[in-house]
Amino acid sequence: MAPVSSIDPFSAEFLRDPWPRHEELREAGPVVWLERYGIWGMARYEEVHAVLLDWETFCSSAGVGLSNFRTEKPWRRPSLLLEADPPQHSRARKAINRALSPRTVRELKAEFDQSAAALATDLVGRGDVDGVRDIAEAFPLDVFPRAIGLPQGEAQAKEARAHTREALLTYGNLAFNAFGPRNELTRKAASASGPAIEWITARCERSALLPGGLAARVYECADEGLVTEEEAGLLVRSLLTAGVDTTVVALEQALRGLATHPEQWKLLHDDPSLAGPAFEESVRWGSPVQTFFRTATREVTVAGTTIKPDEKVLLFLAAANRDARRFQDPDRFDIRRKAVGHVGFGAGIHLCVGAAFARMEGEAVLAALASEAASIELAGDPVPRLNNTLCGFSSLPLRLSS
Ligand code: OVM
Repeated sequence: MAPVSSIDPFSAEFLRDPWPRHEELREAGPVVWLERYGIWGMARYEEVHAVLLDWETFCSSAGVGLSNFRTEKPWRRPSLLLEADPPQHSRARKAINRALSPRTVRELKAEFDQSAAALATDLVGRGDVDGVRDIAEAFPLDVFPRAIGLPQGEAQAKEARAHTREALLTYGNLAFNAFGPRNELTRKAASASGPAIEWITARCERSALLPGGLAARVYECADEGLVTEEEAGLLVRSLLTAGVDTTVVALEQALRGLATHPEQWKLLHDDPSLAGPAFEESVRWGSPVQTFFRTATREVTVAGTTIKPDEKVLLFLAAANRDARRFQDPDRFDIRRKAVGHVGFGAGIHLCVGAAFARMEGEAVLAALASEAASIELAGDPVPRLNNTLCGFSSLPLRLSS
């Protein structure tokens, strides 16, 4: 008999500080029945990793949130990438892989580094800043729209940019809350999201996107016949959905880790080439995306527990990333550890397709900040921003000194 837990992993109490509950779930057993929702939960690295790799048994096409697309209507058309299985997924993935090729990543590096350097100089000059608004949101919202090729206007550039940023954050907040139950968080995110949904939908059209950007590269895949025009639009939607809030929250986690571990900041300040490993450790330690679901396609036994077809499995990526069975002293934020193998970007065929971009953003910001600032510390209490999927903050008061 599998252990049963009454924990609600989408309650405010859980989301405000998930780590002690993750430990409880890991220790309860490899597979736990979460009676609040009638779903299975897995919080240990071994099982989470194995399920991510076995896409035939644990599919994504029934949705990777709590809702089962076979019985409930999704809030938007399913993603061709995230909410699809082979062979449909393989075709979409091939197109997006081509649009986000390593060469494309390299081509944007100089621009990201430049933007990060300018931001860092400005921040250190100010001293007291909010890590969320002034760093974690500011940087991605500066580089991402340009990289994608979202028009920002020229004359009224400032207002257009503010509008773009607002729409991207509002839409991302909705999409990541929507993986959870229809709780207060999801309802609130949905209530004011109409204009953002319309904005995003309009931006997915070929005619709304600038030539030379990543979105235009997705449409080139349609020109080559890899995907249809309509599919290209949905793939652009994936970029706009998954590309902003994720990196914002990853930067928040990195800043929190570094601001609360002065000895780690010193290591980074003395050697800014540790920025890459520091970002990777932040993704392991903070797990910006905390959870994803899979759905069983057949009866399967995992660690002695039988899961029936169509049952939902909640994968606690964040708990797996802090499983002592896999990572030594897992709660320790240690930028010199080998964080490789963490499941913060997922694993298997759905492994984050934007990971190289996220890493490039994270590395650019951390390297620039570390070379400018000798110290970074909390100047007030961090305020968590509750979301059914993302673990981030609404405020992170920081003091930087040169
Ligand atoms: C998508 C997508 C992919 C990854 C994460 C995500 C909302 C969305 O394809 O739309 O989160």
